[in-house]
Amino acid sequence: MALLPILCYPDPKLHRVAKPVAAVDARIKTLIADMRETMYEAKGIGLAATQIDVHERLIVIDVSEERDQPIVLINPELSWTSAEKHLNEEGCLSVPGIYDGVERFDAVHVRALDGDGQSRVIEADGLLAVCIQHEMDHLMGKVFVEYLSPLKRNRIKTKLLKAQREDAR
Ligand code: K1U
Ligand code: ZN
Repeated sequence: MALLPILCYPDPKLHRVAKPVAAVDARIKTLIADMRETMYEAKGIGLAATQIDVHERLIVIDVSEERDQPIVLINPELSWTSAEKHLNEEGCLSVPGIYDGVERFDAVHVRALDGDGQSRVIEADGLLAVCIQHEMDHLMGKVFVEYLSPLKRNRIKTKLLKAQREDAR
């Protein structure tokens, strides 16, 4: 297994739209294992392939307390969304140190292939529903800060670019 570097906002590669996974083969299974290890090491509850510069529709998630219930979503599609939406505090491994409120559906049903290539429907609410919507946005090239005001977004951009310049010294 390998730890993979995570792209940091405002890297333009975070805005690429991912293509469907063509086959759940050995390459994808290795990628899933590496993404899972990278997510756990970064202490995240989710990771989309876009964030590690792989532009295919693949997500790993684990919202369990014990960090022992990983979920793999390949080619995910929302099949149902609740009528109700609420504001939830979100963070992102690609936007380190920034947390803000985003409005999301309270509950979703998502159809996807699992890590064995089997078709599944996951019925999610709470943090899992929020995380699925956040990660599916990544696959569409959307980062959560794009829901914030232009003023907040520009402040975040400036702060992260400064931190990246200082890290590169
Ligand atoms: O996509 C990512 O970068 C992972 C991201 C997922 C996420 C967190 C919170 C709400 C929606 C999606 C993270 O794991 S950020 C770090 C984190 O563990 C966390 C942050 C805030 C609340 C809960 C967890
Ligand atoms: Zn994210």
